[in-house]
Amino acid sequence: MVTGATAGFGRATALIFAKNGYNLIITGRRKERLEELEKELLKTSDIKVLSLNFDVRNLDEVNSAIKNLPAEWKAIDILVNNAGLAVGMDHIDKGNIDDWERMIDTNIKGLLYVTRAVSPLMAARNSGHIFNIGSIAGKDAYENGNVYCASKAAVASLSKGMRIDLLQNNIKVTHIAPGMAETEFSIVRFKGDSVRADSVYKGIDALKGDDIANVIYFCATLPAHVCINDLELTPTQQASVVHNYRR
Ligand code: NDP
Ligand code: 8X3
Repeated sequence: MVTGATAGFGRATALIFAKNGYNLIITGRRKERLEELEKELLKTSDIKVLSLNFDVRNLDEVNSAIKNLPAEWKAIDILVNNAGLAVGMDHIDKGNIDDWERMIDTNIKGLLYVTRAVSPLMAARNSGHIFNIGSIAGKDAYENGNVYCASKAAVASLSKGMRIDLLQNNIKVTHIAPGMAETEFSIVRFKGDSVRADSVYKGIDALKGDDIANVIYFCATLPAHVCINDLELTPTQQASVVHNYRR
């Protein structure tokens, strides 16, 4: 099950798992994108696909989507908690409260809602693997990143807590912390300003969705007794949230 499969990392993750024969539950708010991806997956791979159109911020929608899963879809082996976003970039004293709410509600509360709904299914089977997509922004704050950075620091902390709590249920929890990646991320952050979004990656050979998807697939296919707990990846031209070398 991949949340936020309609773009970026989530879409790339769905494609690589499909290529390797995994049945997929794909989720997102944009229904047409989900339908388009479902068609593509069914055309290119011999798998089953279930599309679930919901907003991770809506607890009722999350619970109803998981509660109403057909029986054969309840055995979720892998959950990729990927749906997330940054909105806006301002100093804290000028921050837009609506932007803050959207990031906190999606990146923290949405991830929690989905985990709370899916993890009991895994616990009951004594098996599962949860991926939480954090960010290097969760390891260090940067100017104007404030609330986004804090939301991703929460994802890092929650990943540790989940790993401890779900130890007795044989559930792996892997926290992935990518650096700069060229997806729809910056277009969303800058509210459709694609010129500003493009400038973020100027002179940098940024990560692509496939890079993150390949890493998730690698972690998911290790032997049962091996868990990668925490994995940070950046473009070769990035050393930290503030150190980039543009060419
Ligand atoms: P994209 O904007 O390309 O994709 C984001 C995905 O999240 C979309 O499929 C979107 O689907 C989904 N999503 C957003 N909000 C919601 C919501 N409320 N309910 C359901 N789905 C939602 O960004 P990325 O692929 O780059 O980002 C994926 C994750 O990776 C995010 O958590 C992001 O913070 C993180 N990340 C990104 C980095 C980057 O530089 N790109 C680096 C590090 C981490 P829809 O709009 O259809 O709902
Ligand atoms: C996205 C990476 O550095 O733009 O999580 O915050 S960064």
